[in-house]
Amino acid sequence: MSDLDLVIAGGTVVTAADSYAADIGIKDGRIAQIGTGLEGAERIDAAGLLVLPGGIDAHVHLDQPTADGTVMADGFASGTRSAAAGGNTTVLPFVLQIKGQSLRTCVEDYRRKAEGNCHTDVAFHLIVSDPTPQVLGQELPALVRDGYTSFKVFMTYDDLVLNDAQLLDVFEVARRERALVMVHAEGHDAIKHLTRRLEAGGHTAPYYHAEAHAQIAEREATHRAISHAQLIDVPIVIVHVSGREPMEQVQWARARGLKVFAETCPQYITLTAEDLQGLNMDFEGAKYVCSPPPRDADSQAAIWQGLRDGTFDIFSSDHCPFRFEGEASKDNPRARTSFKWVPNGIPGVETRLPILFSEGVGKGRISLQRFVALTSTNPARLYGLYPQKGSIAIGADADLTLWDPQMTRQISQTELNHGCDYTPYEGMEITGWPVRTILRGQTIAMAGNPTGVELGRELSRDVSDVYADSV
Ligand code: DUC
Ligand code: ZN
Ligand code: ZN
Repeated sequence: MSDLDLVIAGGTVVTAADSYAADIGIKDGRIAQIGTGLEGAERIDAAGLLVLPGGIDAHVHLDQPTADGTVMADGFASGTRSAAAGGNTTVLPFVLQIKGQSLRTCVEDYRRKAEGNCHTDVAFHLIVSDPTPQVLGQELPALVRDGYTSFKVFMTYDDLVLNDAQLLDVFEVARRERALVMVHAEGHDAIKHLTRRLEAGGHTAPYYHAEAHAQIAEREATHRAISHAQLIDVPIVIVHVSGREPMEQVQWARARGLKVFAETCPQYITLTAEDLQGLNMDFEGAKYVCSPPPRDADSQAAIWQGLRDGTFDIFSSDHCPFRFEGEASKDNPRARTSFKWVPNGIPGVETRLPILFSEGVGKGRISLQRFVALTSTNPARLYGLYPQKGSIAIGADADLTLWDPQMTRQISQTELNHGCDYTPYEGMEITGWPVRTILRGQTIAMAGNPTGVELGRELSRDVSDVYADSV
């Protein structure tokens, strides 16, 4: 008699390397056996289903404070429920350092918000907005040693932007401590210049956000970030790459052997700047305001090529949910006066996997292996969670998503579990949905519904592998 707790039987196991028919045996929350004819105390029939490593969304914003008092639509409870329903078992949100505050205090506050509320596992990135000597010399090194091994820096936004000297300082600390810097690459001065010009011409509707955040400004900042990283000799991740031009900068860097990783997101393969026009240049366009903004058909084609050829390492949602209506939402009096006050961000943690599967695997643009690599294995590797996460292998956490590749249904706000009051993907026809999400052997979502178990833990990470051949 086997002592397995659970067997996932008769499915097609899919990893970033291969697909094969097998049962998976789970014991104490880990994968204990992979084979055929396995038996255990409990059995889940996976016939006709794909068995994938649980989705890892390496870029989500939950319960993050904002400069203007707008409130994020998701905290840890609703955000991770939504993630679980969308086939994810781990998400990586951001601890935002409020200027003037100790980063350590911000981490402790954020941990308290998460505690007892997570339906998936979580690991935190840091956002460094105030790189004081204390932060650079003491807090960051200590936090890296505690497992907070990735931090995001911004090249735009009045309350977050770092100048070039500060960027170089943060890169230097990352190199010394063996941490990974994620860069929001959009040029602040160019955006401010374009904003002033558009406003002066009376162009204040949400659509003009897309013109102010021009692709050229993203290209320039991407190149500048890469140059700084080359100078310091530090690996970086360019996050939320939106179009052909910044993507070409990543390719330029790679061709020179630089360690530049890249992320893209669902909005850059499904939406365009035209969506920001709303019905007739009206406020409806605010539903699509995010930074960088969606571009055009040419950029979408380029991003698909990059997803296929390995330019992109990871595909994350950049879930950054603000309600469209009501108090502290996108629709606030200031936002009605100018696009520059519309909160930047759109929801997507629950729809990331179905969109990439349906548009990518279903339409023959990427392979099933690439899908798993982009959405689970590579984020686990890049951010130091592998092989505990991101793979189906003996000893790994039993984080699994059972996937029905034939199921067809439209994306609908009424069926989503996030705290937002809309989805930018309303009505999109999707073939391929998660039917069961399993975290460390326990079911956390079934048929698009979270099961309400708060099993999530906080994970600490070591990213020193990305420095493997550095001196
Ligand atoms: N950057 C993000 O990563 N998310 C939302 C808004 C932004 O500017
Ligand atoms: Zn960003
Ligand atoms: Zn983001």
